[in-house]
Amino acid sequence: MAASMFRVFDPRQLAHAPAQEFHNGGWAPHADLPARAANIADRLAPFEPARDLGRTPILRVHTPEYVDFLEHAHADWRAAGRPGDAIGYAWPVVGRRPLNLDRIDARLGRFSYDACTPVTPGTWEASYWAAQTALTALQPVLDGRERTSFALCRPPGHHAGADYLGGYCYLNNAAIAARAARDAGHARVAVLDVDYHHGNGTQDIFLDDGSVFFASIHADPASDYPFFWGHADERGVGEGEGANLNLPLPRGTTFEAYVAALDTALEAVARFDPSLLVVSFGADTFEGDPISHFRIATGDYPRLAERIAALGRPTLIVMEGGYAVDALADNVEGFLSGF
Ligand code: OKP
Ligand code: ZN
Repeated sequence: MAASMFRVFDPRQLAHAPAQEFHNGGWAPHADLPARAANIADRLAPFEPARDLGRTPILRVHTPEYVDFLEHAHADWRAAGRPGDAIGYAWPVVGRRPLNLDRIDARLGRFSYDACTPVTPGTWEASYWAAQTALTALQPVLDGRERTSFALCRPPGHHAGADYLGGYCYLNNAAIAARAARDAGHARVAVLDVDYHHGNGTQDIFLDDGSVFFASIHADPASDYPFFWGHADERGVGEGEGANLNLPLPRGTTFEAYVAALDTALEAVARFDPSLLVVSFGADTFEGDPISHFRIATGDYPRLAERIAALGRPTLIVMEGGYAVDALADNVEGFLSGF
């Protein structure tokens, strides 16, 4: 029950308040409003605050160069005389030689892949505490004191890779928690990503790692962001071969079709037999989401969650997307009630 589930939220995550994103050829108000997390926090109060578990678990996923960039990017932007939020405008095509340049615009290009993910004055603080929120929520599951735990993370994390930001994401909260669970002795961990968008960052981080299974159900990248990842033929590489499962679905997908894909993912997770499950939960599969195109109704979320809960694994739920701000608390509350 949501009423009793262990849950963590830290208000320092609200320090990130991006003004705009580049959208369909022009600037639009940014969809990742602080009110997203604030509304959920109000509805499901009280939450445990995040404990500071330090940088080491972050650096088990992200490169030191990237973390250093993220921490200082906005100050560097200011130092270059720029107003507002920092954002790149030039990116190295994949395969370009990895130049280590000082210019802030070049560094923004090197460590990002899109123009919808600005670095704001509060981005480092918020992202740091989002990662700590996931790690804090993981601890009682590791200890066996809790069977299920909810990390109310914002900004989201699943698009962030080891050395890049993108898709409103800066630090990959779910991947940081999954790696921490591995380091704590869990031999096999699964990440199930049920956000509307493919979790390309999580996929990249664990692509060659056979000890972390990544399964994702998402809008077909032939039609939807992030386009260049999330296709069904991405199955993992090297030791990770077979430990990556992408289930792209068309726009307009209803709960019935969604559940069929979910059951395929759950069967694969069960075969992998993880001792711990991380769920990247996005409520942007909701029919009223302003940037997404599935048809999941508010009343479907408990039933969706019940199927995941039936796996019977110790589970950490990590908040990802969901942009219908007024319906978000209902959808999250419904999802958590399914556990
Ligand atoms: C983050 B998460 C252009 C539209 C692209 C990016 C979506 C990021 C979603 N501005 N939007 O997966 O919910
Ligand atoms: Zn999403």
